[in-house]
Amino acid sequence: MRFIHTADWHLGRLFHGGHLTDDQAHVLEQLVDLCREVKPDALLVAGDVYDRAVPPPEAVGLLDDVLSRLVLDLEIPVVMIAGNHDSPGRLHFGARLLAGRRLYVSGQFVSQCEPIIFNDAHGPVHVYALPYAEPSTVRCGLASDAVVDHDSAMRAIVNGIRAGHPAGVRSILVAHAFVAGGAGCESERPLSVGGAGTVDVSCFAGFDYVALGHLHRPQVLSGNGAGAVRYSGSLLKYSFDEADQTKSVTVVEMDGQGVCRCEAIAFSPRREVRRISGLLADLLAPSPESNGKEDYLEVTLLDQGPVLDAVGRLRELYPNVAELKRVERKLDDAGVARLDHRKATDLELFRAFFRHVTAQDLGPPQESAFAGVVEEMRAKERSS
Ligand SMILES: [Mn+2]
Repeated sequence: MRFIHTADWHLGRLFHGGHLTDDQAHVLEQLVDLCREVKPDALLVAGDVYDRAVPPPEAVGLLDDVLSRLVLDLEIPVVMIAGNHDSPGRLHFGARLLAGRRLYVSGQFVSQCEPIIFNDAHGPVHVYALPYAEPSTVRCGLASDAVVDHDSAMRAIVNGIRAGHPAGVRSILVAHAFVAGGAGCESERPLSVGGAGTVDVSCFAGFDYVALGHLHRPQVLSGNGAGAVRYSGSLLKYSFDEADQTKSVTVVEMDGQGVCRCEAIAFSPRREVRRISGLLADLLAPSPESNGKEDYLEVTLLDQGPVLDAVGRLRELYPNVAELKRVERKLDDAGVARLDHRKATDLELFRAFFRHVTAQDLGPPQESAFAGVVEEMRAKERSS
């Protein structure tokens, strides 16, 4: 069986105030092209289809278009679960109707997760599509006091699946969870307040492939008898701390024994997400490089002292500057505390103030300039 694993589309997401719909459409176009070329037996979407419970109409329209092309035009079955950003009930709308056209949507938690059965030359493959559910929902649904957190919830659900799974049949689990040891990034919403909200990778022992969503960095987790436990990663970079990542989908080839060969296929985004730094004058200087001006940028200015309208001037050249940072100067208050303000001279006070603000000492020309200004003011006072 050949399938494509993707997750965390976050349709409807804003990036620093701007809609990402066109950027998402751009890479989803590449996904549709890939599906046309690779002809997978299924596309698995492991949750966070939308960015929020009530997505904007543009996001709903984009999903409708992409799914219609995959399922109706290319006749590729799609298995899609809810993540922690999706509304279980809303995503679940039409699930029974859509299953007739081989669009399998699993939005709401049910106590017994029935498999979707695929067949290849070697026999059946059972795909278990497990939507994200809060531990309290699982606790009620399974009527089990043993469920107290994400780990015990996942364990209870997966034990139920294993109990009903026929021996010797290959299996795939599609789930949305934070597996302990996985590397997170800033654009993921924590699953639990105060606790880790993680599940141990040992939960997934026995499945031939576990298609995960939630962590936005593509990564493989293995151990303790688990087979291929993998995060495909998100569709796009949704925060600046993902600047160094390459976003991709995973094309998986499963053999008759359930052994999987995985290949990450990278997207080329409409705009990159990058971090740059330098002096404002250098960043604004004409450069032969014309690529990447439209990218989403986090700019760190290395200038000392005040800079007027840095964002406005940068945006003339880089229209999508999303964030501006200044290097933090280390304040050095040495000497300031010991200064007795009642006895200190004007020059001593100003010297301390200058050091506090700039972390530098006043040089001789600056001292004489200050003395000159003070003397001028005194002279004016005397004459008035
Ligand atoms: Mn997500």
